[in-house]
Amino acid sequence: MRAMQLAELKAKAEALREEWQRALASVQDADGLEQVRVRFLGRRGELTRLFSSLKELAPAERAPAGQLLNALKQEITDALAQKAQLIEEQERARRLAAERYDFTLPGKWRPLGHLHPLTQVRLEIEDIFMRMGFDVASGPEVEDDYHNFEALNIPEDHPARDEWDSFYIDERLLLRTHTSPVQIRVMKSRKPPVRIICPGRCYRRDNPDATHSPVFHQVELLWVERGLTMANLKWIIEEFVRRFFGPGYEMRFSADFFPFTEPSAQVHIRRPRGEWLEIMGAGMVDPAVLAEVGYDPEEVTGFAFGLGIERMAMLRWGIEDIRLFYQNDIRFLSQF
Ligand code: FA5
Repeated sequence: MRAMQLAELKAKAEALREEWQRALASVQDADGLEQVRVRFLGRRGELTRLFSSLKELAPAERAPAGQLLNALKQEITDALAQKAQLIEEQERARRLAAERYDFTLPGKWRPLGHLHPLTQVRLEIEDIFMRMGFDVASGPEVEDDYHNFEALNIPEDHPARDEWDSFYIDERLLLRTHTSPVQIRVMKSRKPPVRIICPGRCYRRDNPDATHSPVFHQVELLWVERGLTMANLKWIIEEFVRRFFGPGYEMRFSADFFPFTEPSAQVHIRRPRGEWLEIMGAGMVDPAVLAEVGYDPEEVTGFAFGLGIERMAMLRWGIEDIRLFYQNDIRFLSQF
């Protein structure tokens, strides 16, 4: 191998200095910087190769040549560190600029859901009665014949069963046709006085029309205590309707018949166009029903009603057709 001269190594070192400076100048990011480091300072890098040619020099020249290369290495190392810092600062500034919030931009509008109008009305009715001191009770939607009919004084073959055309599940079980079976369940599990309401879903084989749906909701009310009369029932209903609708409605009581109440009544409210809409059936709990649950009809009396939630919602918002509540049309539902 031809021995190398100090002058030649100096020339190579000079050329290398120009090269790394050019390479570093075009570096844009951390990856590019790493490539430059590997190219000049890596194990097989260009400067490392110059170092290994030191041994080709005459012994006397090795020390000054070594100093020269060490100085060059230091120079490159420092420049790389400086550039690394600069890149990091630029990167940080870029990130901050990208993350900056513009508080003057208008906000993004997101549609918010809300409760179904029937749920809104149910909650409002519950609220009114809870303020009057009633508890909220519940019972099963799949009910047995005993609670839905028999205990309510409607034995088999009683003509009144035709009024509640039912969905039967088997001989004994059916989808409850009203919330009145909850009266029986509550009275059998508590001693008087009893003061409850029970909101819930009911099912009847009614033909759907503007005021009837095969699935609908009632709120049952039951108050049993010593000394209650029809006057108390009438006051409760009037007070409730006044609180729900506010002033300016017209209400009508008329006689009706239910096997489980005596006397019985129905309540109508006048609609904006003038016709009357029935909202509930009501009455004094029949002594036979009180006896059936183990209460003494000589000791206590009671009254009850079954109120249609859909009907109340129709009156509240002037809705002409009950079926609108069940079509899930967002154009209708979003109005409430
Ligand atoms: C009853 O269901 C009795 N259980 C009410 C009752 C309870 C009377 C306690 C006495 C004591 P009726 O079938 O009339 O009664 O229904 C009561 C109310 O439920 C009606 O006034 C009406 O508002 C509502 N309703 C009944 N059937 C439907 C239906 N198919 N669609 C919508 N609402 C209905």
